Amino acid sequence: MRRRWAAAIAMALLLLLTDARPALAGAPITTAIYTADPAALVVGDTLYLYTGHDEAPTGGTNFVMRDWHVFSSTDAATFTDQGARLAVSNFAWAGADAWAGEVERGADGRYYWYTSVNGNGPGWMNIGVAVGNSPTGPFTDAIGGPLISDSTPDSAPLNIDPTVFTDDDGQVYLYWGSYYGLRAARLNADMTSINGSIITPSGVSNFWEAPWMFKRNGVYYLAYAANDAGCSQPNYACVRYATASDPLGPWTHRGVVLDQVSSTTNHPAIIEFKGQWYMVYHNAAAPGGGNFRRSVTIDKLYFNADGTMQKVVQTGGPVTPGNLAASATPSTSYVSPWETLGAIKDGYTPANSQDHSHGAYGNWNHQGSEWIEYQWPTAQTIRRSEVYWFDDNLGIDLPASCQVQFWNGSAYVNVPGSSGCGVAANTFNAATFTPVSTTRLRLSITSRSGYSTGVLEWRAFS
Ligand code: FUB
Repeated sequence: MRRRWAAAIAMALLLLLTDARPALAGAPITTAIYTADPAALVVGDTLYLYTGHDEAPTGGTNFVMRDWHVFSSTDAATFTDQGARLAVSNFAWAGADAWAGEVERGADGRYYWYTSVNGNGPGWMNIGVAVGNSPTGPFTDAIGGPLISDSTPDSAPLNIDPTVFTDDDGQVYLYWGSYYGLRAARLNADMTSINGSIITPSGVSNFWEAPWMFKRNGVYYLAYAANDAGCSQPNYACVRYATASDPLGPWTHRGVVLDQVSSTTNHPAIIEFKGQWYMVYHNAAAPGGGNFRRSVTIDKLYFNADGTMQKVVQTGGPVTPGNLAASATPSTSYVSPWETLGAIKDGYTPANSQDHSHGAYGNWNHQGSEWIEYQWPTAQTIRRSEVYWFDDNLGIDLPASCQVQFWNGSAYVNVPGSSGCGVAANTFNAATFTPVSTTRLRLSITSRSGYSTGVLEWRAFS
C-alpha cells in the first residue's frame, strides 16, 4: 500500500508531542513499559486506566513493581501515558510490591486510589489508600497507614486486589482478597475507614483473586480470576463472574467471561465507555513480555439479552504493518494432527518459545528436514523473514539450522544475500535478503538429532 508521507510525518510529530501510542483492540495500550493489573474509571469523556508497572528483567521470576501509572483515552483505542502518578514511596509505612489497585471518586469529589502494597510492619500485603484532587492526582497517602492489613479482624489470607464500588444510594463497598479468600466491607463516607464488620461473600465459585465489581441494569456483577481446572491450565487463570441482587451477595456464579491469557495471572476491569462495554486485562503478548513483564490490553465485551456476558474474544497482539503472512495460504511437508499450521500467521506475538496459547505448528515425531510455506495468488516482493520457534521442552526443540527459500518459477532456491537464518529461542529471528519477487516463500527447517521442530509465528515482509 502506498505510504502517505505527509500524514505519517504529522502522526509521528503528534506521537512525539503527546506520547500517545495507537493501540488496536487487543494490542498493548503501550509497549514503552510493561503494565499490569488494570483498573478503569470514566470521568467525563475520558477513560482512565490505572495500572501496575512490571519492571522485572528479561527472564525474571518475580514481580518487580515500584509504582503505578495512569493512562487516559478518549476513544478506548489510543492511550496516553500520564506517567507514574503513585509509588510505593508515597506510603511511608510501605516498602515494596506496588500490586493491583483501583480508583474511585468519593462523594467529596476527590479521587481515592486503593492499592495493594507491602508494608514494613508485621505480615505481608496491605491495602493502602491515596487521595488526589483529579483523576491523575497528584496523590498522597490518605491515612498514614494501611486501611486493611493482616491484623484486620477477618481479613483475607492475602490482602490485595481492592475493587471499590459506589451504589446508586452513595454507599461505597470494598471487595478484596487472594489465595481463595474473598472479603467485602462497607466504607464510611470518608472513603478511608471500614463501616461495620468484614464479611466473606458467598456463592463466588472458585475465587482466586483480582475481583472487579460493577452494576448494570440493577444487577450487581463480580468478575474475578479463578484458576480451577475447569477453565485454565495449571498455574494460569481465567476470569469467572457472578451476579447478585444485593451488593454484598449472596452471589450466583454465571460462568467464564475471559479465558486464560498468555500470562499466568489474569486480572479484569469491566467498564462502559461511550455506550460500549469493555474488558480491560493484561497478558504477556508485548514483545519481550512474560509472566512478570505483562501488558494491559482492551477488548470489547458484549452482554446477552438475559444479562449474562459473552466470553470476550481476545483479539491478539498488534497487527504488524507490512506482514504479508496475513494474506498468504500456508502449507507444509508435515504437521502433527493435533497442532495448527494456521497459528503461524495469526499475528500473535508469543510470550516465549513455550507459549502455545495461540496454537503452534509442530511436526513431531518427524525428524530431519521439513518445511513450511506461504503462497500468494500474485507475486509479492519480499525482503525479510521473521520466525519465532516453538520449543515444548519435550519432543520439539529449536532447529539445528534453517533456510529461507523462494520459488523462482521452476524450483525452490535460497534467497540471495541472506543475513542468515537464526535459531534462537524466545524471539523473532530476522533474516533480511536481496528482494525477491515470488508467489511462494518457503522456510526449510532441519531438526537437531532426536528432535522435531515447530514454529509459533512466521512473518514475511515486503
Ligand atoms: O501484579 C501483582 C499481582 O498479580 C496482582 O495483585 C494480582 O492480581 C496478579 O495480577
